[in-house]
Amino acid sequence: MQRISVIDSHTEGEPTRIIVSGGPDLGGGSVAQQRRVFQEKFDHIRSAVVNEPRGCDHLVGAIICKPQNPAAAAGVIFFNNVGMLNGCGHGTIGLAVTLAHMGRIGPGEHLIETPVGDVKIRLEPAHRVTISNVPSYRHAHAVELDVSVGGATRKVRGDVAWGGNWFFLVDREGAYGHGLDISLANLEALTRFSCAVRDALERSSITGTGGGVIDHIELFGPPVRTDCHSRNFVLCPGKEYDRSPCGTGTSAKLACLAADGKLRPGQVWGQESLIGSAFDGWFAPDPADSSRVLPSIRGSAWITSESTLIVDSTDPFGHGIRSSR
Ligand code: PYC
Repeated sequence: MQRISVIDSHTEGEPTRIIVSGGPDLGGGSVAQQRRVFQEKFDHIRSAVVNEPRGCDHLVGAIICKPQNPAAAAGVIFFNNVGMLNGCGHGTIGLAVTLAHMGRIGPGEHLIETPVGDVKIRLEPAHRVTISNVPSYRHAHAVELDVSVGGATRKVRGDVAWGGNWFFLVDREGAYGHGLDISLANLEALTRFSCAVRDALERSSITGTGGGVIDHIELFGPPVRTDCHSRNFVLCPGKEYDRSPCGTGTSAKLACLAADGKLRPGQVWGQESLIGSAFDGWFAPDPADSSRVLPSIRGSAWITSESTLIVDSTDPFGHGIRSSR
């Protein structure tokens, strides 16, 4: 019988379940090395924590691990229903309120180590958290794809950008836009189209830098909220959509807006999600590399439960029902 203590939170509607004790021993080294150990030796723990019958397909999991830099408040590794994530913006905001709930951090700025680089978190009053994310950039502009949906094939153009994960970003308008309503009522069509975009990227061997798999698809449309500039739909690697506006996806969007000269440093971009929640995002130029930006994302998160997961060795589904997605 294995007992794993977790704290659940949601960030703008998107849940995060964080292993706070009873998780696997990942050894030491960098957080990227510890993620490799988790992936190779403890995938059954990932599945036990996030998959049914304890979890669900849109639940993002995380484990707090030992940081390499003693000045960091924590290291963190994110995962979901089908495998490991690189970074996770909403999850890092969830981690901040979780560390505060545990009494490990107080208001102010703290350093977090992730497999893709250091992220700063600033814990603010009233459940607000600002993250200073990893350097983000547009890798390719106006990439043309042949996308097949429902027996018809048409050309779609989008940008490839890094914001802590790899994204393909498609606007709604124009002959090569997605042309869909970004609304919950249209969820099935949004999911079908985004999956077809991902298939087209794979078929065409289009990747991010160094062969990075583009496993997130982000579609944009006009906002419903008057305090936002855009509404998005984000398809995650396990075929679920992000209920939040996606922290790494908003970082990728900021990089594209900066590359197009459509947003100035420090100017706030309001990014609305499919469910009507929102992040504020802005960027500073990266002094180390003029092709990159340093994005900041602000959102809110709430603790939803503290619990102990029990993995009974006689339970045939003790390590979760592997997602078929
Ligand atoms: O907020 O970066 C994010 C994220 C990635 C996957 C789900 N949420």
